[in-house]
Amino acid sequence: MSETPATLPSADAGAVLPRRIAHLDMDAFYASVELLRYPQLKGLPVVIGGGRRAHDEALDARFEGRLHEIPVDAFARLKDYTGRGVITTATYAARQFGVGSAMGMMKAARLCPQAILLPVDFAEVRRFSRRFKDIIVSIAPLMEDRGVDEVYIDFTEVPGGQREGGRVLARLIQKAISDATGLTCSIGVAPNKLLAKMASEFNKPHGISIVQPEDLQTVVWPLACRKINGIGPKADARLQNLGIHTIGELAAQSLPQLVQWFGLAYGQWLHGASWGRDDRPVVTHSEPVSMSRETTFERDLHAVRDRAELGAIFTDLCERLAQDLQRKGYMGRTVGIKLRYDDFKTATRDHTLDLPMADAKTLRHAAGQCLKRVPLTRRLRLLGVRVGSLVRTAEWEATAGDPLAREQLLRGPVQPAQDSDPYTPQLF
Ligand code: TTP
Ligand code: MG
Ligand code: MG
Repeated sequence: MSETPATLPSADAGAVLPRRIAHLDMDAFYASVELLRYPQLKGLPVVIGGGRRAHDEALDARFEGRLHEIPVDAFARLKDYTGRGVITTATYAARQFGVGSAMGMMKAARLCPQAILLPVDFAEVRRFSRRFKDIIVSIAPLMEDRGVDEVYIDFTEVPGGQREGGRVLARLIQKAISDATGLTCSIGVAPNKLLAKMASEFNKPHGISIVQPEDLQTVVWPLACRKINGIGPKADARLQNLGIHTIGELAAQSLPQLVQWFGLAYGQWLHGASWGRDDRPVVTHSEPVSMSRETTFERDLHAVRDRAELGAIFTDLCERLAQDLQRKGYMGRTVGIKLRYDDFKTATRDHTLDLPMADAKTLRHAAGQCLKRVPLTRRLRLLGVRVGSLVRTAEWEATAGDPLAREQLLRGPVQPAQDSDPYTPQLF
């Protein structure tokens, strides 16, 4: 009788596997969820925007239980829309006409008047968001939730995760999601999150792209700097002014030069990013990205006529938010405000400080600076304050007196500016 060893030696025993990180993003997510409900619209240009309208309600009520039987001609068309709303997303058939996220509906209607217009069903979107993530976790447990339609997944140690650079596992996950939900997604697999995030866009929709370290020069460097998640419109504008358009041109700059232009933290980060470097781990329970407080007023307030009342509410919001931060043990460097006007349009502004803070006074001052940058002629119905780019206070304090460790802690993209202004015409 031969003895069976208690543990079977593995070919990989002791070997360090190369990191394989996937970024998965659902294709035209909100629109695809609607196509499941109305399969007769498959392949047609469909845009999602605005809330539910009387027309949609009436149609669904008339065909209750048989939504797939609603004739295509009965749906609302973009050309019949009048209003200032923006498009949330569009099917790939609609994108062929140049229509896409954040475009004003009136402009989109000129590009593709025949597109079918549907409202967002947030409850349904959230349900499908949970379902596709549950499927991923059942196959590859190390998943980081990055929002309603995207996640990072660490393939490194998952059985089969290294085969064909991750393509085999990516295909399996794509198929499992599609079998269970009817939805398609695109996946990029790369040595780290930064490159995986870029790669997931290379073959959209329903694509898989594999990026290896040696692909940096040929695949990544020709791309526009803006393709790096963390280079927002402001940083990109500065880079353009410096004559730096592609990631390769960014990589050609010396580190001291970038630090001189962009400061230590962002300069170092830009340099590393352009060389495809990123060692952030995939974290299963993600840290909060931001904290906020907002309030809707009893009656609409005017910045000049109700100045004292508005000022007091603003200070109170900042104090409460500072307390939230302190209680939960966070500090943050990005301070943002949100205003909703009496016509329900919303504007946001934000500002990133050099150092993280959690005190009401600094917060109130920074938020006040943001307030100076928004139009204040209309009356306001809501005011909100937000702090982002959070770090744990304990970690921040532990690095006191060690400037390099502090830079390391603050490294990574400052959350891209989220400024939005409903009264700036070019946004539409
Ligand atoms: P995205 O993944 O950016 O876009 P998408 O899934 O519609 O299309 P793609 O195939 O290019 O990934 O966003 C996911 C969902 O988030 C999108 O379906 C609608 C919503 N969304 C907004 O509400 N506002 C926005 O500005 C964007 C970009 C998306
Ligand atoms: Mg998507
Ligand atoms: Mg997405």
